[in-house]
Amino acid sequence: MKIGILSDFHLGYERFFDDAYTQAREAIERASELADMLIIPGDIFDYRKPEPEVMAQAVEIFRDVSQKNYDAKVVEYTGKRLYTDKPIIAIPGTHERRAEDSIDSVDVLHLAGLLVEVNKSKAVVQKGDERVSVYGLGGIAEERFKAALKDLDLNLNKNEFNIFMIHQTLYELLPFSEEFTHIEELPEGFDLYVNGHIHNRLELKCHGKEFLIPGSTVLTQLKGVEQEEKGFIIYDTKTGTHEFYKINSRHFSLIKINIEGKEPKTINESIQLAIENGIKNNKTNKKPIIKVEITGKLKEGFKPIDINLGQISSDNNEAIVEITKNNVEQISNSKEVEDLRNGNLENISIKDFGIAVFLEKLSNSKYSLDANPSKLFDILSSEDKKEVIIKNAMDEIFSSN
Ligand SMILES: [Mn+2]
Repeated sequence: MKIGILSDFHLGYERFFDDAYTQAREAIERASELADMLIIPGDIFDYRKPEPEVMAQAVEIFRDVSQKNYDAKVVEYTGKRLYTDKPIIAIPGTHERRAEDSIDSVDVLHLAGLLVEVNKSKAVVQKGDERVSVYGLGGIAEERFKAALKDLDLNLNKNEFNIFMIHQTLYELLPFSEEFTHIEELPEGFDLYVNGHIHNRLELKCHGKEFLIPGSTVLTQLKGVEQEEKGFIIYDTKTGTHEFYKINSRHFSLIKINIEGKEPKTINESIQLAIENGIKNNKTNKKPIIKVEITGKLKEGFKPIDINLGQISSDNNEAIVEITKNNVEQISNSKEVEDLRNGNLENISIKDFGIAVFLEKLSNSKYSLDANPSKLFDILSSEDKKEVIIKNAMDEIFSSN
């Protein structure tokens, strides 16, 4: 059988609301033309309680795709009750996750008979003589994942092609916490492992079998790894091979400019050139997103305000331009810390001082961060609840979820 693997649609994602819908729609429609069955490892929605407008987008997408004729049918299901035999199988991700026993938005699609939800359960899809089993476990808190794996009732039938589908961070994907489960701790015996949650495409091995992450269908974090094109995977059980299919996703390029010792005029020119190149490289019919990241200190005697970023951003009709200035670079870190140690606080704001200390700590830590330290500092010093702060900081640092 051919299995379409698509993930992380993030319907309702505010920043690229229309992209989330049109790109998910294109991915699922094309995958349904190419595949016998579809599996979706989580984050269909961007948040727990989607508004009716966003729920309507999901209903439209899944209604159309579930009304097609499929030779493959769901013939067995270990969840509570089956409302359709169409081979469209999904789990909830971290973005849909609600308290145990609450109805989540993927359950709603299941109840409407638009897909088959396999959180902590399995569905068997049959086409002719061939049977494919999909065992699912929806996204859960990392610290509960190992216990949840133990609780799964895995009764693998060797005559079936067995797929294990999760929505989780694993140590091999983000090696910053030993609390994360290692890939080899996943249950053995499956023919294919599928994961959502990570928004860039990745292919690993688990117990000698393929471990596939299709990546999201929409841009979310505007980090370097999201410059690749979005799409979906078609896996063929007959040949054990798979192929990635690109969708018409919005072009994104991240351009880093070092302004060390340069004058504003030269910098403005470099930025303009970078934007023009970004526009040239766009092969899609959608306005590209061009993010320009500026680091370094200006030539002495000039101020950051001399770089007219607002003008550059707003003047551009051919691209969505985002320019981030790494403000912290204007502080000479060690000097600020030194000043404080010497009790000399007159010329420094508490925030700048805090950032300077933060940077000093960061530079001593073993991880180099793909994040803006100034933004990270703002997140960490916000008034939100601890869990919210940690989540936001994680989101900023890692290209996950
Ligand atoms: Mn996600």
